[in-house]
Amino acid sequence: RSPLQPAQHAGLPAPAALYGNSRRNSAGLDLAVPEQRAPLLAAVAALRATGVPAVHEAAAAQAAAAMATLAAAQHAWSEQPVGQRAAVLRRAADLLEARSAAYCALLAVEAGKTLPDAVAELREAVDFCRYYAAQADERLAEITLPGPTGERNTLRLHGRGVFVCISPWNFPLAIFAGQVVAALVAGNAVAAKPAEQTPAVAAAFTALLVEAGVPADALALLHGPGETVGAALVAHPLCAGVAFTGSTQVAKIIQRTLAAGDGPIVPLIAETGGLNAMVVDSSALPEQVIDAVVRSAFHSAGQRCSALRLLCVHEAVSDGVIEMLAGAMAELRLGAPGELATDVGPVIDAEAHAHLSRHVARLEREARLIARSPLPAAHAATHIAPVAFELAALEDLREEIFGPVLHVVRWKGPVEALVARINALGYGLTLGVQTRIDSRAERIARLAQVGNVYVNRNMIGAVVGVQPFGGEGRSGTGPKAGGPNYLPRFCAEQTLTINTAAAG
Ligand code: TXE
Repeated sequence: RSPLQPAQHAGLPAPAALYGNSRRNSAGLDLAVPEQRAPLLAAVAALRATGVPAVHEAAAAQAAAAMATLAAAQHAWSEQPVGQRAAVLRRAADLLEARSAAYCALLAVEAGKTLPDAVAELREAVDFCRYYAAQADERLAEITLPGPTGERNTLRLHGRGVFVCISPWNFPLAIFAGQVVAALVAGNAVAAKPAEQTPAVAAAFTALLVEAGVPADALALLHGPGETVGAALVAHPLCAGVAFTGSTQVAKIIQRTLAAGDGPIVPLIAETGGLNAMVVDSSALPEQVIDAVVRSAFHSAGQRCSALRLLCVHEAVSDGVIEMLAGAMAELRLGAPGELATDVGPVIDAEAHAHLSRHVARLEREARLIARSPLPAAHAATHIAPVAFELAALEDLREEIFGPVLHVVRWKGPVEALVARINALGYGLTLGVQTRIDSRAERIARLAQVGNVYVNRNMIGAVVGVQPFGGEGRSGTGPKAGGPNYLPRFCAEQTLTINTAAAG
């Protein structure tokens, strides 16, 4: 199969079978409402029975061939008026909403998402399509600049060429969709390389984009290992830009590859991991802290780049907070993804399970166990029980741990010194603050070298157009996904200066 013909969406239930013939907004997919829940549960059961559709792995040579095809198609796509490209994204959003249940089922079965997480992710993907469509209308339009008499100056943004989009498994629909539709609406052709663990949802969405009106030769989906297929795309001389979300380590490999070639200077838009802390001061409300901690550290099995890893509790309230945390963790229900009662689902694969188990075993030797959620024997091989350990110093945690493991430290003294130590860890993604003193929250936010600060609430990722998301330092390059500065980074700029006084 040509890598330009992704058709692995076959096998998903048709929308009519799920919703009668009615169209429903994904925002209305409410799990508490039996009529809305039922088609979703049915779609999960059907997909479990058939299995997730298989995909074809691309060879590195196919990746190279795809880049040439894409480059040839890019100009015609880029020549379409921006409003037409934006209309394609709006159609894609409509199609995605109409097939909500099928996509949520894929997220549950292929990526192990709980149903609330699957519904939230679907909504995020829809929002990315609509937001970038609106942003394209607004931010990519031609601008007339002031100039002297006898001269007309115009600034135009246009696609750079072939953008390579490389995405992770933890938001296999929302992150994949966000990158790809942004690059497309900006006028680029796109070579997309989804994570190896979650190819089917990417395949379904790619086919949907073509159905919505993206020319099939302007969008190629290439499955396979990052080290071969991903690396071949990035190293290709026709690569005009890379949007990457994943680990800090791989972002650096890509940065080195881009710097090494003799070709053009190519931009990298990277969103990577975080070692995210929450600062709890002595004025914080323990009930509110616990709710935020449990959601931020353990939901999605801790497999969110925004998730809380390091809870820094002021000594004055630490005993109370730690005791309540242990109580709340005892209540968390581990279970199968796609089931309504599940709070915490499995981790993505056996490799992640082994890696996290080793980390937990080390902490059992070196740190103090605070609490561990009950792990039913049936899930022992697939799930990591949410667990919290107390560390002697926050510097005992140096690398991002991508799972439901919380590290707690007690602090005292000036909060400025604590924030400086958190900054010194070198990541810069999210920070939680729990305090009843507004001026302190403001001060901490100003001192913290992070992309997203959450005060007296849980630490979630992108809320499109509302809380644009992305970090600095080891956490990425910016601009923020779902924010107003995102699309222009996918474009090249040209000024056109015309001497209007010229004869003839
Ligand atoms: O990452 P990997 P994973 C981060 C999160 C965590 C990571 C988890 O913090 O660190 O993502 O995702 C491809 N050349 N975020 O394990 O291994 C690989 O095939 C080119 C941050 O998937 O880095 C996959 O498609 N490509 C976040 C992708 O890179 C290569 C939100 C990511 O893989 C490659 C979500 C290579 N040499 C997760 N090697 C945020 N900040 O927004 C691998 N890949």
